[in-house]
Amino acid sequence: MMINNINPNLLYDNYIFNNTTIISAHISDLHFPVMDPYKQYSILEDQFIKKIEVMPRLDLICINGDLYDHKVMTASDATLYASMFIARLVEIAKMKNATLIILQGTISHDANQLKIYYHYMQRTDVDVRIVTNIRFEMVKGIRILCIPELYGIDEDYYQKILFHSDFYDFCIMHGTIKGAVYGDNVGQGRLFTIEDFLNCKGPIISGHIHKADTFYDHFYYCGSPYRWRFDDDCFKGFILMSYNSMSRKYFLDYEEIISDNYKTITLSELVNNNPIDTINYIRDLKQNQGIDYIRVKFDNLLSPANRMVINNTFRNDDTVTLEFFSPEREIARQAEEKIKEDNEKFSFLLDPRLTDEQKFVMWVNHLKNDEKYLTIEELESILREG
Ligand SMILES: [Mn+2]
Repeated sequence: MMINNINPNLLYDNYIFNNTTIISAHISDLHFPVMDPYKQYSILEDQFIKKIEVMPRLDLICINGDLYDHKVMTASDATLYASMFIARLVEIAKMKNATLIILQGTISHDANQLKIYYHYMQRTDVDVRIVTNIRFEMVKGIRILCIPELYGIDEDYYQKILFHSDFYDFCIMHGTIKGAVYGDNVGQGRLFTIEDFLNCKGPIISGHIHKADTFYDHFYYCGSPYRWRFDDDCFKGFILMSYNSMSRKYFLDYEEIISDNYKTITLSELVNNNPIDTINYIRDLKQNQGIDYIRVKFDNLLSPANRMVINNTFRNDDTVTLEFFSPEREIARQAEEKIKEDNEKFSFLLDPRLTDEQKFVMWVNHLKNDEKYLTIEELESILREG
């Protein structure tokens, strides 16, 4: 489900008539330096900073985790541009009398590097808070639950915060809600459910999943603000919200950020043609559809000569990625699928809840392709007779 765009004026209508409303901006998963950090900074400067800078009111700016992509060197461009970005937000917070909250994200991404910005918390002229543990923060009378991504925390502690510490207005976090990732796999982290937020009067706005999305009506992912890879061709941007603590009403507005387009296409028809036709087809497609980075998958075998011509043409062009069909790779892929299927079929053999007799019966029935070929009772009677 996509977040609905609403008229941004509603954000202010809600505010003007009631001073129990706060207006906030939420962005997450910036991942410096997953691509050229100067490019990341420029996109954020033009399409995030400049937009929030001119807002007539702004009470809170949140970075919902994963400012960094990995551990970086102090003297790198990543540190330079990520820090310039943070410095701009601090300036805006000061100018607007707003609070800046930076949440710690995934450990392999943020890698404790938010420490670089701890000095801002010493400032008395601007309100900067860097949150690396679960806690409530008060911002202009609004109570906000902040949940960074944490590992190996005692479940009792979550229970105490989530259920035994009074109502709060809304939640900002970096983590996984049930249903958001395949298999609900969270590693050492915690899988959250919507029931965890029974004490939350407003929405939950989270980082971590890079596709902006809504779950259970009130749980929102900001998504990452720009694209940097294939298989991620969704809408990108950040969230503006107005929340009224009296009525508990809130408006969410998803602001789009324009960035590079990544597209994957599959070619099966043109493989026997003159390679020049194929090359022109790829170039035209890229130009006509405004594709910045194209990945072309050939699902048929090309002649070695054609393959060489096409490959040489795009060899030094990093905006075109070619994936040629290879019979070896196809056989390997099919074999892999078969193994996966077999693993699922025979997983009962490793199920500790089944007895050896039950496993034997299931195995025989599988081989005979007949669910009722042998029953436990029959097996027991055969064993007794023996
Ligand atoms: Mn992330």
